[in-house]
Amino acid sequence: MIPLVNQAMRFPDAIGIISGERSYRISEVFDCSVRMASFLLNGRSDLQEDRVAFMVDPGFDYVKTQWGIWLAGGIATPLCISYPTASLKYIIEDAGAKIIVASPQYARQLAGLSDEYGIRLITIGEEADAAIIPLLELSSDRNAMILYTSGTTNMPKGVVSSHENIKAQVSTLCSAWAWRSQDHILCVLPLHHIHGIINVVSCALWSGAVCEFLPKFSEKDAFEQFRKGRINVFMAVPTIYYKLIAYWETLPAEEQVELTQRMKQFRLMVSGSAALPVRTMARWQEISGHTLLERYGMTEIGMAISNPYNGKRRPGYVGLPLPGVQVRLVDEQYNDAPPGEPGEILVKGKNVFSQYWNRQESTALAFTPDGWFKTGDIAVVESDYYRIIGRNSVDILKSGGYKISALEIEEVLRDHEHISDCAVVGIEDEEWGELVAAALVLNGSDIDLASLKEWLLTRLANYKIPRKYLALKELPRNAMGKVTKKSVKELFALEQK
Ligand code: MLC
Ligand code: AMP
Repeated sequence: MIPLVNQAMRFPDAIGIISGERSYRISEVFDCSVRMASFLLNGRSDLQEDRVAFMVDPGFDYVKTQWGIWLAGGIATPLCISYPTASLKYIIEDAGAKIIVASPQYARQLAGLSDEYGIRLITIGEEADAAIIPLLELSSDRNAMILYTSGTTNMPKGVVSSHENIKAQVSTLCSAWAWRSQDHILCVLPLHHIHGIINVVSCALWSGAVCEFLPKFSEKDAFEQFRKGRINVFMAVPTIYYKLIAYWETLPAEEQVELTQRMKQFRLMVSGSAALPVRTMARWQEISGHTLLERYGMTEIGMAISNPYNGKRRPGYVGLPLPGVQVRLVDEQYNDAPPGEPGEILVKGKNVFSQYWNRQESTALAFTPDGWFKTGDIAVVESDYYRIIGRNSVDILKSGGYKISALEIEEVLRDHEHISDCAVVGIEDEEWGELVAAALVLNGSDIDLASLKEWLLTRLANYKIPRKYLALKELPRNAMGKVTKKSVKELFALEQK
């Protein structure tokens, strides 16, 4: 059986989901997932790890689709709901999707791709009258999910996790952070990434807790939910805490007091996916009464390091390795870094993914010969606690908690008729962590930034679009002719002065 579904079904009568003004008991989520599975199977007994791409809004329909795919033996491949068609096409093609499932509002955007590749397209609701068929018992070592993540190559790669990986990731967090069936979490995160999928939705369902969905993050709506007094667990990226603080500052004093009182009743508030600025942490403490629990993770491994639930949460540190997760810091030859010295974080454990989809070479390069996953993040241990100090690639950026490949954006920019060369870098920013910035070498003609943005939006997700530009005669290069990104960053810094 599917471990997550099994665990959740220990609480059949509990409300598991609140979405779109409706509550759903876990048994109802299960029944609707079985119907979805029956419809997906369409006469077969097992999808046999066929990839099912789905573009479904966060909420009941999303979980029903995800569980339905799993119960039918497929691999759930969620699509970002704000992707332009070009990015959807890349994933559908790369994953070799055999079925696409869409919320009605995305069906038209996907219909062209379904025609082009001859892939069955299901619009949510079509399954409502499907006859239920008996489902096979599936082994939990099956592949469950492919999440696309940017890397040091120019195009995103599909991270394949099995049900066993998901079980390890979720069960570790549920015990480390003391999840219980009385919990009620608000999900404000997108559901094509691990933070929302694993830490929020799956941990809640695993524990028999309630997961209430906002279709999209907004400061006002999140605080509105807090005010109602039902939510007691919250998890977000640092940018969201920054935005909530900025919004809170604009509220009348009596609303601030009411919100502070509400938030003080919460059991737990967590930050992750990017470094939490110490200033944001301190201000949030004043506003909410909570010392944010900062933790460190990655699509390929789930969560690996966390500040303690009980015990000291140190500002600027991500904490200690989670139970069941092995962590090492190593030098460039993969020897253990001397105590107190920085090193690359390596991770091993049942939480670690098995492969990048259809990319044997990238998979092999991502592991040491003795099976440790190389995260590319550099950390140091000080008084037992890990502190992240950087990444070993300048081409990976984090903006608003999204991982972004500079190379992917450069490749798109170079296709523009007025751009002959470019370099994309991340500029430090308190709200976003890093802002995407592009230095452009133009081929004679001027470029209108508004029309460049329009053009980019047809090719890239909105969160990948550069926020700052600089026109240069030529890009700074080293003696080998390689663009020196450090110098590009310095040029942007000069521009800002
Ligand atoms: C939105 N914008 C961004 C952006 N998100 N720009 C840079 N980086 C981002 N991440 C831009 C939009 O294009 C838009 O530009 C403007 O900001 C406002 O857009 P919006 O959609 O209204 O913004 P908002 O809803 O406020 O989005 C901010 C956000 C979102 C923080 C809610 O970025 C978000 O949901 N981030 C979470 C991503 C996440 O889940 N990461 C986890 C990865 S897993 P314009 O020009 O149109 O106005 C992982 C592992 C782990 O990292 O450890 O957890
Ligand atoms: P992703 O590939 O989108 O899953 O993002 C994973 C990356 O996010 C990690 O490799 C880190 O670089 C970064 N990250 C996650 N949590 C933290 C954190 N608490 N502090 C700093 N960086 C983090």
